[in-house]
Amino acid sequence: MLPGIKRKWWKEAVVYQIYPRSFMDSNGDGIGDLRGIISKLDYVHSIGVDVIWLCPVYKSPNCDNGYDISDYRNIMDEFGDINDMKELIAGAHKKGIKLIMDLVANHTSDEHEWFIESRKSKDNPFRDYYIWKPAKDGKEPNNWMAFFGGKAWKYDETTGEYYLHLFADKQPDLNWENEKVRKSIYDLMNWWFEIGIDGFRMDVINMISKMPGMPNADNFLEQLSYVINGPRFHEYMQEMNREVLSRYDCMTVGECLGTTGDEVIKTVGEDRNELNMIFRMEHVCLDMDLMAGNMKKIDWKLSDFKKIFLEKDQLLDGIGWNSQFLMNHDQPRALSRFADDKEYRVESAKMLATFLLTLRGTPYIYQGEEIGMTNVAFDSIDDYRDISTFNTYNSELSNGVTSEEMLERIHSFSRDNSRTPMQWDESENAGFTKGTPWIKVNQNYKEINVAQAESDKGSIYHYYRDMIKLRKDNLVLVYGGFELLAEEDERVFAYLRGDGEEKFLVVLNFSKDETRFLWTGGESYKFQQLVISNYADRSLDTICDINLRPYEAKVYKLFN
Ligand code: TEU
Ligand code: CA
Repeated sequence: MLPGIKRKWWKEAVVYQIYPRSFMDSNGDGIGDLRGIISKLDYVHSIGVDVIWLCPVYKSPNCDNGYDISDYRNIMDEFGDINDMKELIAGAHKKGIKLIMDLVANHTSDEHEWFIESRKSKDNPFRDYYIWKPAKDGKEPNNWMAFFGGKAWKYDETTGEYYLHLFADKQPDLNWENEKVRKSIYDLMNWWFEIGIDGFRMDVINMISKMPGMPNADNFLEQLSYVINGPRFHEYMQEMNREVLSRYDCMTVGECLGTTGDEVIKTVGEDRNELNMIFRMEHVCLDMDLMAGNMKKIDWKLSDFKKIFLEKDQLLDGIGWNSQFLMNHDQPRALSRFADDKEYRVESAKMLATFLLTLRGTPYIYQGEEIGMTNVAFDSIDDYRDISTFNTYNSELSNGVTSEEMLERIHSFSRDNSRTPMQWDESENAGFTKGTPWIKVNQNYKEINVAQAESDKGSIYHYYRDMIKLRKDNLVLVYGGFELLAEEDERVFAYLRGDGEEKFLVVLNFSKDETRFLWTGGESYKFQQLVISNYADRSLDTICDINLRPYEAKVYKLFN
């Protein structure tokens, strides 16, 4: 079976992403922590996942919830200490679960000792760890904007120069052209591997090499082209691979906003010795233009959504490996975004699970996705916590947008939609904390919570377990080819998985209408077996004419 395929554990794995701040609070301070995660390892194990991706837990002043690191070799005070971390790794390993950390190496916190030194004087040994430039005509060195709004340069009085920050001004960009910076990062990566981790998710890793000369940009898209995949990016990745990654049987996934075509192949091609896989963002930019930075909703079409997944799969066919995700800690809840979080919440969450877990590529489940958690809608901007939500709110208000309109956009797209506390049970604060949570709990926790999901055999959670098992039992769902059917259908997403003899047909209704999927190709199969579906009672259909109820999902095994 599967000739020519290089089997790897990270290709066959299902990943579970944990946002520690919002997962489980063990000591009542309202902030999730490592001991909280340790206490929930049995639960994580019960889902059937193989890998935990832990969002940043390093020491941080938390201007961006840990994506601003002040010490890479220590744990954030609120989360615990290095012994808790070791215990978490050991606890996970004991259950056969691997653990990958988030490597944030495009920038540090301005409170990192490298930056504290760097800003002291122009001849400080750490000066060149960051990107400093003198003013140009009395202004910023160029017109670049930060991803979180405002200018990408901040003036520093001590030396009278500007430093570059592509994100918040408390997140200065490291200067990867400096060999010492690279060595320092490789050292700390090796240090963590020696502690026992199994890999890294690499934050905005395609931004570490910038366009020399840093030219002005007419718009944000043009600017993006100057900050991603710069001329030395692949050199750095291959160096990192030589110095660190090749020494371990590890897993890597790079966050690569804007990386397309050849650049994808160069980054993950199996002969390239760079990364195992990357996160591409096209499908989460379809209904909201990330680059416009205004959180405005755009109408999206299922046919465009399908084309994105098709292109992504075909591009790497036989060349490299994909990741698959529908949401993460930066995105709204996939269920609220691509399906229905009201009348058909259970059906549509199961439909999305069927989708995620039958694609070629390593699937990533984000905490709460497996119980059908939904977006949140706070009435007041004061209940939000995310820096990019605040910055967008303020900049749009200054563009004349009303606060009502902005709150509506925030309800759809704020990153806090996915950062409300994990809903464990129906007790106060959803069992997340005995104190006051750092961000309010979603009011629907009495219906939507883990305790309920565990006790109900028909729950979304049990369906995830079944889907993961189906994927594990059928390697062809991992490695087999992907063939899109009915590309232009605006309701049904249907595809074949597999090669030669062994094939599965996946049929998903992405709409709340009843519909039919007509497939003449079915005639060449003798019989089929429905292996899973998200409705309890099974409608009778033939493989050439499949009836679908709202958000219905059906997976068939085909026999010829
Ligand atoms: O995200 C990078 C990134 O592109 C996001 O800023 C994205 O544009 C935004 O979240 C969409 O709303 C990574 C991390 O995943 C994110 O949490 C960090 O804030 C960011 O890098 C800076 O480290
Ligand atoms: Ca805590």
